[in-house]
Parts: sequence; structure tokens; C-alpha cells
Amino acid sequence: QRGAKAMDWADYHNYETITAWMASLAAQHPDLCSMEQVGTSYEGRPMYLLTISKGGTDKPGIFIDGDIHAREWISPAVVTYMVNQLLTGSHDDLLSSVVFYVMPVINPDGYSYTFTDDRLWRKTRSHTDSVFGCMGADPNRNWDFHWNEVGASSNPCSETYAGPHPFSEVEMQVVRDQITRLGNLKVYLTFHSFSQLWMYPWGFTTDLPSDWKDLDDLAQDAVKALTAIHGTHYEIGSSTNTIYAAAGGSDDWAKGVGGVKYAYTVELRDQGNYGFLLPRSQIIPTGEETFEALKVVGSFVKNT
Ligand code: ING
Ligand code: ZN
Repeated sequence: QRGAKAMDWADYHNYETITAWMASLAAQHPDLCSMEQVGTSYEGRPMYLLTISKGGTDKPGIFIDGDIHAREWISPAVVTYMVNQLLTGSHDDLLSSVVFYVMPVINPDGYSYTFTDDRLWRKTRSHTDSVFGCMGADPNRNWDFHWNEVGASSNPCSETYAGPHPFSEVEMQVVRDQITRLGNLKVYLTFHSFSQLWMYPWGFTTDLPSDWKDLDDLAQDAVKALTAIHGTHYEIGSSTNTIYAAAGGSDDWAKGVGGVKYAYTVELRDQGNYGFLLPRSQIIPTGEETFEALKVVGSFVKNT
């Protein structure tokens, strides 16, 4: 429409541009992609799910989300890049045997706020604190699995505020309800930045899941393919043992409650040189390498 910016991967784009692009994509590829509104954010923004598949959805699923943390702009840029590749590349074989469920921006109020007011905002934008007036909760501390046990705060002014209670944030309820509703999910992938880490549960304890070797093996294969593109180095391990202990994260819930075996948190580029302010010139290279990893995960699911 008039004045609206077109989508591309030469630059970062706001929520309206991303959602308008999602709608046009679904309109252009009705055989492969559908878009549905699955909820509404705290400030009233529609939240959408893309379903990408060829010939029905009765097949193993991969759930992908982006931008749980508002300022991590490379996350929705890479998630939309990969969606575009899936739909415009020659991936019929993969799309015939795997269904991708994608929500590129699961914290739309926070994301919008980073465009208008505060580029480094992390949390949601809910009004939870009547004492100090601090706003928002950390959506990656808000999930109801060992909630607020470690690496989270009960102080509404903290960057890692877990919220007043588990799933206090409506946006995380929306994502939870989709993961619960969609049967047959084999993989959960949530994209953050930055640090270049491919992590699996648990975040609430130093203990590893009993099947950690399966998750580690797939991560090794995915990262090998990623590194082969531009030489980008990634570390692999459980969140607690790789970055820090933090309970209430979405991947822990996806595995521990949602029953999705292969749950991962991926920290995209870089390793701190630019951090959250990753130059736009790195969007396409980051998209290219990450898509190679996704294809490995996709083939694995296809062959399981
Ligand atoms: N890092 C993640 C965070 O939520 C994380 C790291 C994920 C820790 C999952 C534990 C479990 O703090 C960023 N960059 O947000
Ligand atoms: Zn994050």
C-alpha cells in the first residue's frame, strides 16, 4: 500500500512491513503457505502463524519462532529470510515431507518499541508494575517450567523480570497454545542474538536431558553445515553449560512440557563486536548460513 516499505533482506524492517509481506507471500503461494491470526498482543497487534508445507500438514512438524526479545533484530530478519528461501527455492522435496510452522515476531509490541523509542528494549510492553512504573516482563523467563527458579528476577524493573506469574504475558500464551495445538512437532527452534551458540535444554539446571546426545548429534550436523558457508564458528551445548542458567525459557518448556524432543535456542551472529546492532550487510550472510543448518534439521526430520 501507499508509503509502505517493501520487504527485502538488505535492511531490517518494522512489524507492519513484515506482516504485510507474510500476507503477500501466502497470497502468492496458496499451495505451499497459509497465514492465520492466532492471537493479539498486549497492545493489540495481531499475531500470525505461517504454515508452510506441500500437500497437507499430516507430517512431522518444525516450529520456528523469532524475536522473543525485541532488540534482537537479526532474529526476525533471518527467520523471514529462511521462509522466503523455503518458498522461492526448490525445496518441494522437503516441503512434501515436513511441515514448518513459523512465527517470525512473537514479541510484536517490544519489537515495535525498538523502532520508535528504545532500540535496545528487550522485554514485552505490558503494565505489570504499579510501584515503580517499570514495564514489561522478560518473555524468555515467563514460561511455566521451573519458573523463576534461577537466572530470573522478581523485580519488575529488571531486564530478566520473570513476570508476576508464569505465562503472565499474553504473547507467550499465544505461542504456547500453538505448540500445544499442533500435534506431531519434532523440532522447536527459537532464534535469538547474539553469541553464535546452538543450545539445547536445560536452562534451569546443569543436568542434561536423558536424551541429550540425540540433541547434540543433530546440533553438530546443523552447525557443521552452517560453518561450511562462511566459516562462522558456533558453540554447541546445553544453555546452562554454554551461556548461563536461566529458568522459564521457551525451549525448556517446549521439551519439558510440550514434549518436543529436539528443542533448541539459537544465538545468531555476532560474538559481541556489534552485538544487537548487527550491520544490515550481515543479514543475508547470516540468513544463508542459518538456512543451511535448517535444511539439515529438515532432512533429519524427513528421514526420522
Ligand atoms: N539469551 C538467552 C536468554 O534468554 C538463554 C539465553 C536461552 C538462556 C534459553 C537460557 C535458556 O537470556 C539471549 N540473548 O536472550
Ligand atoms: Zn534473546
